[in-house]
Amino acid sequence: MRLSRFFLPTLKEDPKEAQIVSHRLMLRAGMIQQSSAGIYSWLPMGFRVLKNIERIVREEQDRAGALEILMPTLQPADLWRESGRYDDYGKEMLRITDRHERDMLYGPTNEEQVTDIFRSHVKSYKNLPLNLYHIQWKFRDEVRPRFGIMRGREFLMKDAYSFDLDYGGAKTAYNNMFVAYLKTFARLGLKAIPLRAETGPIGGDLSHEFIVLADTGESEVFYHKDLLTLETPEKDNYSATELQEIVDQWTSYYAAADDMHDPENCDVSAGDLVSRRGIEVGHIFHFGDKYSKAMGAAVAGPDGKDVTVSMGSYGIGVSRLVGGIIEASHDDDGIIWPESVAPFKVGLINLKSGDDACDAACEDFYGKLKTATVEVLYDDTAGRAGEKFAKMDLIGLPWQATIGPRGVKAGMVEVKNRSTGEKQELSVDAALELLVGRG
Ligand code: 5CA
Repeated sequence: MRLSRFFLPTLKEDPKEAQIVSHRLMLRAGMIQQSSAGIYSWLPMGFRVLKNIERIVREEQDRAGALEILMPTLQPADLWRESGRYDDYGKEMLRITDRHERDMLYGPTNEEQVTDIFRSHVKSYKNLPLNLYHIQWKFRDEVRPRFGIMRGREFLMKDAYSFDLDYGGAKTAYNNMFVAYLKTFARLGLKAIPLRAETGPIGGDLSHEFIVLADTGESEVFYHKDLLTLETPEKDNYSATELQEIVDQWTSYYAAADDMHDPENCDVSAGDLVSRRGIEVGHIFHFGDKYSKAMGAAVAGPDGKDVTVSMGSYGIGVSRLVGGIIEASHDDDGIIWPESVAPFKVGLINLKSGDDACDAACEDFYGKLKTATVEVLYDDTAGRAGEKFAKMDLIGLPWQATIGPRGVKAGMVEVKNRSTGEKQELSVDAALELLVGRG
């Protein structure tokens, strides 16, 4: 992509409305634009990152055996009357009346909707276990939407729902998602810590939040320092026993958010206990028959008798993750994208656009990267060198390749690693090998 043809409305100054670094950098890097409080448009740079995160989340859900569906954003109120949540949800739910005076709502989550799909079609234990997920926009009329897309009113969530015959099956489904989350966050370049959590309006008796550590996080978390040294599981198709072992290992260390932390009952020595701030990027729940009972979701068991299914739900804040990753990975100059989610892998800087030799060398290099299917943003504009460098640092592409008059004569390209800051003068071929070879 040529920068001259791209839509990248960057800002030089810090926007006043942004209180935290990810919001500030997303606005400055031209990723999003506010439409109204807590509601945003995604501009090309932001949308590319959102799509990359969505893709990784999807791949890991598929790998874990969950099946993708797509449920609507607008739901009939009657479904929520069945579970009793239509009244319980309160002002956070956006309620809408259609032209026939039917009560509708913009879904804040989808337990009722998916339970309705399940009960319409699944009648036998033979069709279990089942895990259905979708990646869809949600709306919660938060009292104080803030921090940009981090606490929005409209936000993109991956929500999965598991259905099992009994608690044992449901626990395996829960563990399976727990492990899928560890893999997902690791691929996104994040260290995410699972914490025992409150179940809130979703309900249930077993729940974990996944927290990314960042100084600007909304809650304070307390954890045993060794939790961060655990290795992320990598294999596919763990058995139920293996899944339980992994979950037991990750939950054997003390970890709690401020609302659950109890200094009296915390047996971790002061030297081992770490306290930091964190951002909730995922939340999983086992709630048994809370919805299936209220909504009549039962299947015939092996003995022919009806069994109310045992359920769980599993959320990931896909749009929140864009901000979460920036909070965890930036410096004074801008964003530092992990390669897995970066909007482009390489930023190519032409230090002297308009100079025949520089233009020709850049075009050649650009063409070769594209042929090798490396995603590259080519700054072919007439800007000053300093401005071009600052912009590339701000938007945070993992690699920068710079070609200027001096390098052209020597046939050299300067390659900079955005994360380490390390710069290398390389021949065109060596630069290509480095940039094409990685990731
Ligand atoms: N039905 C369950 C799981 S599918 C559920 O709704 N869980 S949740 O309420 O915890 O939300 C799941 C994830 O969505 C959260 O972990 C968080 O990362 C994200 N999320 C929740 N509220 C917001 C919000 N206002 N803005 C951005 N992301 C949000």
